[in-house]
Amino acid sequence: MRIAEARVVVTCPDRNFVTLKLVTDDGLTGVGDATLNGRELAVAAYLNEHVLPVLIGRDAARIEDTWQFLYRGAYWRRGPVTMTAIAAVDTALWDIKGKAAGLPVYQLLGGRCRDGVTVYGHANAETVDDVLAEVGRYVDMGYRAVRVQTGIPGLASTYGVSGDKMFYEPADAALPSENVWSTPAYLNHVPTVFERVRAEFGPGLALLHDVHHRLTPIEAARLGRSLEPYALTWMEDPVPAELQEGFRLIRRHTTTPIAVGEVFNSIWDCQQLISEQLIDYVRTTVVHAGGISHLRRIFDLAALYHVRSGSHGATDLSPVCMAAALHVDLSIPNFGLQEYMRHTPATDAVFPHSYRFADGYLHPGEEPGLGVDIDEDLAAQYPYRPAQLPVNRLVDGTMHNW
Ligand code: KDG
Ligand code: MG
Repeated sequence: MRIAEARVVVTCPDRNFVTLKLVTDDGLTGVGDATLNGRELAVAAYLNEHVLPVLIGRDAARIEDTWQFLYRGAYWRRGPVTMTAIAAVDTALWDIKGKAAGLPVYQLLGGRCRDGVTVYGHANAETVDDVLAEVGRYVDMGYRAVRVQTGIPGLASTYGVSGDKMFYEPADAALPSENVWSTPAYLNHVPTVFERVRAEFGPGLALLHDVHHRLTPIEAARLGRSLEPYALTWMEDPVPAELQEGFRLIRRHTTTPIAVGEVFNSIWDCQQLISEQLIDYVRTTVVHAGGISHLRRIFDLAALYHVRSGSHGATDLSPVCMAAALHVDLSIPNFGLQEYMRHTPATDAVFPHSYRFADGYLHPGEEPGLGVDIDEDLAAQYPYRPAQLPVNRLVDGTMHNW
């Protein structure tokens, strides 16, 4: 079973996606997501120029050896572009292995550890009144966990608040748009939002919030403490995580659980956060953390330290990544939550998939492999459109984290 063909498909069914498709000499196909929001063509070029030529003729069954070849063999290790490219190859090879075995990938990973994958949705609105209605909509759809983001009084736009309530797309312009940020306004407002949401929906609903890397550790400590009465499931990315020892300071001051890691690419990025028990959920996912093989390693390390998974699942991670994530989520002992931002009908049509939402859970389905594919003819009807993520400035014009 050798890799006979490998191609990269770039398509824009409402947003850009990069997909790797592998075909074996006995006719099996496998797909892997290679989308890096706002940097799509960098990964496509890395795959086309440096990875595809070495894949042709390789034994498709040797998933781990291929991973090691691409990781160690590049000499230049890690980084989002490299690891996303490796992830795509790894994911496609797991898809092929599942099809060759006639089994869904979660069976190859050890079988089910649970009946379904609990997901959280995104309730967002400019005002608190409107966000209450949005949370109610998610509860009515069956969600057991909801992320809550609102506008901040005095700020023209805020991360996580979108016009279209089901499909959030922050990469909104060919050149980065500029947002303005005020930490004092934010810190004052957020607890008032959760006070109302908790009062309205009671203690049973899991509530989450994404800070999106905007605070310092002491500011995050204050936020975490002020949210304690509302018992959040997690406060996400409170600070940028380059300085991991900074999380010790947050931990000293608050019991609000912390989730970090959607921008991490490898086990080395989260080793300290996990082994010092500085976080409660690790948000690494298939596409940006080296594929199914490497993500499982991260989650196994996390399991030793009471850290659970909470994989990133925003709209810019394609249905191929979502399908792969569900097979991992179903099979690991320390699953926590899976983010599930729905894709648009155009995206769903380009990526036919067997996963289904029911009663607050996603189920990957029983098809051999990952249960997802790319319709290449349809994909060709949606050419790439340049789109970048916004940047963020403080009120005085200083560059800040977006
Ligand atoms: O591409 C960036 C988005 O995926 C990110 O902003 C979404 O933070 C995010 C989340 O938690 O879904
Ligand atoms: Mg996030």
